[in-house]
Amino acid sequence: MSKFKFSVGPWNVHGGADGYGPATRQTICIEEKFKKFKEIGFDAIQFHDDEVVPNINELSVEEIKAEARKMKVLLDKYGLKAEFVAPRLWMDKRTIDGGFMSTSESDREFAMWRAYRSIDIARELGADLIVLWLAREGTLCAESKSPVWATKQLIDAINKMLEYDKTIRICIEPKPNEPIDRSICGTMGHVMAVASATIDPKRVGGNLESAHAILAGLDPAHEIGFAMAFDKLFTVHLNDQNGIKYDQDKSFGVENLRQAFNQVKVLLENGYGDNGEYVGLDVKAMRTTLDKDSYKHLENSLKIFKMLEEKAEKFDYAFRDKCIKERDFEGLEMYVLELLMKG
Ligand code: XLS
Ligand code: MG
Repeated sequence: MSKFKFSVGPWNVHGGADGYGPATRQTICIEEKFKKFKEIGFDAIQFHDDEVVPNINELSVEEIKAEARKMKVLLDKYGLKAEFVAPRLWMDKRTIDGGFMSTSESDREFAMWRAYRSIDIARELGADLIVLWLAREGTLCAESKSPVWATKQLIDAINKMLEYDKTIRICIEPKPNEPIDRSICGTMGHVMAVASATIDPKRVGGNLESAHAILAGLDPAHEIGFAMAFDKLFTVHLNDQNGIKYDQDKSFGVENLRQAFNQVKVLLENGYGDNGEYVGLDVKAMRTTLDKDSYKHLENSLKIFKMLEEKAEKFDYAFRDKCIKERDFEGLEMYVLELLMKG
């Protein structure tokens, strides 16, 4: 029985289309996903604003809130909570050059409008967390934006959100690349610096995605630990990645098993979840996956997480301390590998 609660976003079950080819699987409606997510063992749903209100740009504030209340009824029907809402600031024509850091003032205003609506939607869903994955926030042409100006734009946007709702929490999900060339806030270190510069730092934290840390050439467990050292790990997006290439959102632990083990171990050792935090997944099925297996990557990720949680619970801290005392890190490393490889 896991110590943790788990969350997932509807976009984790998708048709398989990528930048090079069309969908390979049928579209699945959100209610069917909720039913299956609950069966698999998820406790909460992560949302983008336009997953709750698909035609959000065409509606008034009150109409948006009314649509969000309908989604809350659906969540209640399946015994699911809403973990967070993320403004999707990368699909609209008004976010071509980013949102908060767009060179267009009207686009920046549009991004703030969507950020405020995400807060409204979160409140109707009973959530107090906003995730900002800063997709296009950066530059494609280095000289198009000053990194000083752009960074201050991000802090200003977060301050406006903190003022709009006096208790909402804002969580940046750092990523060093894709779809942007030069990210302004690419690692958990950047997130901690930005959080400290806001008007209410305790309400600003980070969401560590395993693949994003790997894409930055960093260790996911250390990025997690860094945020936890500041009490600012508000959620995680666990997945995996085969080296520094396109963002693969692979099933958790399938490429880097020891790295995955240490992500579970650092969460377990430091009381993650004690304040209601969820273990979130952000994983996508391979394009080759058949319709009948549309959820297998989620089932696999949860199973791997729980198997590694059992391994972490068995970890022999006395043996570790002995190895440290004798400076026998070779012996400690072999112990860990045997722990992972033995049944
Ligand atoms: C993309 C991001 C995205 C966010 C949610 O790389 O991981 O899935 O987590 O908007
Ligand atoms: Mg993510």
